[in-house]
Amino acid sequence: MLNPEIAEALNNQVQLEAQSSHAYLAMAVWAETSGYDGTATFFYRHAEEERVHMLKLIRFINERGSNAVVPALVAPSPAFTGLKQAFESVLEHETRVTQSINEVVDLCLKVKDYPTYNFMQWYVAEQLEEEGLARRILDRLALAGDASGALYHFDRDITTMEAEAEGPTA
Ligand code: OFO
Repeated sequence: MLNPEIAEALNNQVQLEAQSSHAYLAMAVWAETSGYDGTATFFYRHAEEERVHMLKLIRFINERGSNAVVPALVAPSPAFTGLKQAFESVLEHETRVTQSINEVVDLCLKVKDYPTYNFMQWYVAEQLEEEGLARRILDRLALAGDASGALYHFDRDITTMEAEAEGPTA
């Protein structure tokens, strides 16, 4: 059975991953209804990925003899002023998730729970990738500015950017 502090921290992380999935889903709806089809595909895919992150935690908590808690969710923001604001909110959110993951890792070391420490390394690597991708996207958007032609190309290329970030083995 998990140390109760670790179980609580992992369940908090379950909530955060579920909330991330929800937030990406709202962004996907906004993008799709704003004519950004490529960006909508990107956000729908991320909503699925975050759900997988949540499930991975749930299964781990249960396998270690504790009980995962299926969390209540807060309704995410349904609208954005544009792509820049949407991706700024992605980066802000992912930074918060990274911070929370680092806190879980710290706690694992504190209570000497090395199996959970090992398990969490996957999330540490994943967050590095997600924050990096959000920053690269924001750089690309800064170059595009408000020019509609540039934003059209951005929307067309965003899924390719994601594949490049994941590399050939992903
Ligand atoms: Fe779960 O990686 Fe983003 O939040």
